[in-house]
Amino acid sequence: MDEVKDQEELKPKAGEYGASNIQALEGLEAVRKRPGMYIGSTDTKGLHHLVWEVVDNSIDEHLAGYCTEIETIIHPDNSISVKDDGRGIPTDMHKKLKKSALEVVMTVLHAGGKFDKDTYKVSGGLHGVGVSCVNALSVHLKAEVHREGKAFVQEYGRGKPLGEVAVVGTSEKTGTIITFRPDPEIFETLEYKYDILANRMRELAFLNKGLTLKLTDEREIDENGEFRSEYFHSEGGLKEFVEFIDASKQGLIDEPIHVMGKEENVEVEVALHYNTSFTETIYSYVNNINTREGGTHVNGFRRAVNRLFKQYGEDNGFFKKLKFNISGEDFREGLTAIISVKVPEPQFKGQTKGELGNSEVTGIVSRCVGEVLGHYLEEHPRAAKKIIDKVILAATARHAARKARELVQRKNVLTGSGLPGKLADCSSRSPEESELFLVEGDSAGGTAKQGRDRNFQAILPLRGKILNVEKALEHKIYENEEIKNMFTALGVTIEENDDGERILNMEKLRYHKIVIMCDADVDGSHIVTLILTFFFRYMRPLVENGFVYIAQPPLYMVKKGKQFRYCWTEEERRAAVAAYASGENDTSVKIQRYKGLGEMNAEQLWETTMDPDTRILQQVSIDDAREADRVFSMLMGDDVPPRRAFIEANAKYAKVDV
Ligand code: 0RA
Repeated sequence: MDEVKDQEELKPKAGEYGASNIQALEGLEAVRKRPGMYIGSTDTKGLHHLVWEVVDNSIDEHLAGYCTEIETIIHPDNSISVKDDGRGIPTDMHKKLKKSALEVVMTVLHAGGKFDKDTYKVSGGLHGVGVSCVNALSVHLKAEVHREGKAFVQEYGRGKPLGEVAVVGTSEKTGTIITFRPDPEIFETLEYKYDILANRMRELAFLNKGLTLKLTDEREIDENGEFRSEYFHSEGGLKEFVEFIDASKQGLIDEPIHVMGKEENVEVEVALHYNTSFTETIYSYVNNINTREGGTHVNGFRRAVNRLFKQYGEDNGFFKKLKFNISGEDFREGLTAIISVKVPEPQFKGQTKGELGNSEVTGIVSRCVGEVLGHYLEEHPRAAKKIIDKVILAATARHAARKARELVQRKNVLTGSGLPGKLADCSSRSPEESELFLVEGDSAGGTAKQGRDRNFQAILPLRGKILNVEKALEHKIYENEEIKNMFTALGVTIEENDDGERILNMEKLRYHKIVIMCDADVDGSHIVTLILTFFFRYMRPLVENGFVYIAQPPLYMVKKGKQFRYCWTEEERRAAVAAYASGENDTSVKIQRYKGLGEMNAEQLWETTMDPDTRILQQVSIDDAREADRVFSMLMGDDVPPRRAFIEANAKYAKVDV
C-alpha cells in the first residue's frame, strides 16, 4: 500500500477542480455537540438525512454532467453505502492545509468543494451541510475514490481520520463510494426504512431525468435468495412524474404539457396536466429540494396559468354568459403540476425555510410557462375548450359552495353555543390543553365518553363512513352532517380570499390535539385514510400545525391469571407470551386479539389509548396526509388498474394503512 505523500505528483492540472478551491471553515466537534443544528434532528428523520447528504453530492456530480448511476445499499447492520460513477472526490494535496483534498472534504465543515456559482449545488440548498457532517455523526466511515487510474481509501472514526489517504490499487473507473455507520451515541434510532429511501429516490429520478438510482436492501432476501432491490430511472422526467401522480385520476386532456426554459442562469422545468377532479396539486422544487411552502417559482407559475386561460377565454367569448366572477383558483381546479427550478443562489424563507424567496424567479417562470402555454392553446383548441369548460364549472361550484357554507356558518351563530348535539365536550376552555377525539361509530364513542378525562378530553362520534370527499361536490361537503359537526366542534370556518382561495380560519379553534380513533382493522384504516384525506383537502393548516394525531389502540392482550400485558406489535406479543409461558404448551396463557375499539371496556380504552401517560399517539405529518390523499384517490377513484396494482404491490411488503 503506497501512502499518498508525494505532493508533486498530486498537483492539480490546469483548469481542473483542484484542492485549493476547497475552503476550510469549521471543525466537526460542533456537529457532534449540536447535531440538530446541522441535520435537523437525531430521530429517524435525521438518520435518513445522512443518506441524502451523501446522495446530494453524487447528484451534484450528475448535474455537472459526470455521473449516471448512484447506488445506495442498506447493509445488514444498518450501515449505508452510496456509490457513484462521478469524477471521484479529488485526492490531490490541499496547499494551505497540507492535507489531501479528500481528507479536507471529509473532515472540514462546508468543504464540499463547489463554491463556484456555475454549478448548481444541491447541497448548498436547504440542508447541504456537507458530507463531513455525515462523517462526524458516524462511528465509522470509509471513503473510497477511483480517479486517475488509482483506487484511494481513507477511513475515519467519529469524523477523525484513522490514517492517511492510501492508494490501494489501480482502477479503470472513476467514482466515489462512501460507507458509513451512524453513531448510536447520536441517533435515537438506527434502523433505515426502505420505503422512506425508495420514495425519495423515485422523486429524485423524476427530477433528474436520465439519472439511475438503485436501492438495495441487504436486510431482506426474497424467495430466489436475492436482496430486495429497485431501480429508479426516468427518461421523461417531470412529464412522467405528473403522469405518476395522476395515474389513478381521469385525464381531462390527452397528455401533460411540458415546459423547459432558461433565463439568467435560472433553469425552469414544469409539467402540468388537468384531470377531472376538483383539487389543485402542485409540487415544487428548487435544486431538487421540495419547497413545501411554495414561493416565487410557484407564484410565477400560477400567474401564467391564470393570465393565459383568462385571456384565452375572454378572446373567444367563453365567459360571456357567466353571472359571477371567475377567480384564480377556478383556473386551477383539477390541475396537477410539478415545478422544478435550478437557481444558482437560492434564498429560502418561511417558518420551515420551505419557501423560495428570490423575486426574479417569479417573472422568469411566468414567462417560460406563458410562452409554452400560449402555443399550446393555439395548437390544441379542443383541449383548451375542455379546460375552459372546467373553469366555468369550478366557478359555478365555488359559487354554490360559498352559499352552502355561509348558510351553515350563519346558522351556527344563530343557534346558541352552536356546538353539535353529539359532541361530549370537555370542561377546559383552553385550546392548548384540550383534545378532541374523533371516534368511529356511536358505540365506541360511548365507551370513549365513559373512559375519558372530561377535564380536557372531548369526544365526537362519527357515524360510519363519512361522506366520500373524492366524489362529492364541494357544496355537498358542507351539507353533510358528520362534516358539519367536525367544523362546528373544532370552531373553524372556511373563508375565501380575493383569489377565490379557501382559507381556514382557525382563530376560534377549540382543540390543539385532534385524535382520530378507529378500529385497528382494514375498515378502520380506510376510515383513517378518509378522514386524513378530508383534513388534507379542507383543513390542511391543522395538519401543518401538527394538531392532528392517530390513536394507536393495542392489537393484543396477553393474559395469564391476573397478570396481563397489552401489545402493539407481533414482536411484543411474542415477548409477552414468552415471559408468561412456563413451558412449551402452557395453556394458561391466553391471547386476546382486539379487532375493534368495541372489544375494550372504558377503563381499558383509557389506559391503552387515551391516557396521556401511557398511550401512543402518531402525529400526522403533511406527508402522511398527502399520501393518504393519494392512496385514497387511488382506492376510491373510478380507475381500476392502478388500484389493483397498488393492492398487489402492497400485499407483498407492507400493510395498506397510513
Ligand atoms: C469536490 C470536487 C469535485 C468533485 C467532488 C467534490 C465530489 C464529491 C462527491 C461526494 C460523493 N460523490 C462525489 N463526487 C465528487 C470535482 C472533481 C474534479 O474536478 O475532477
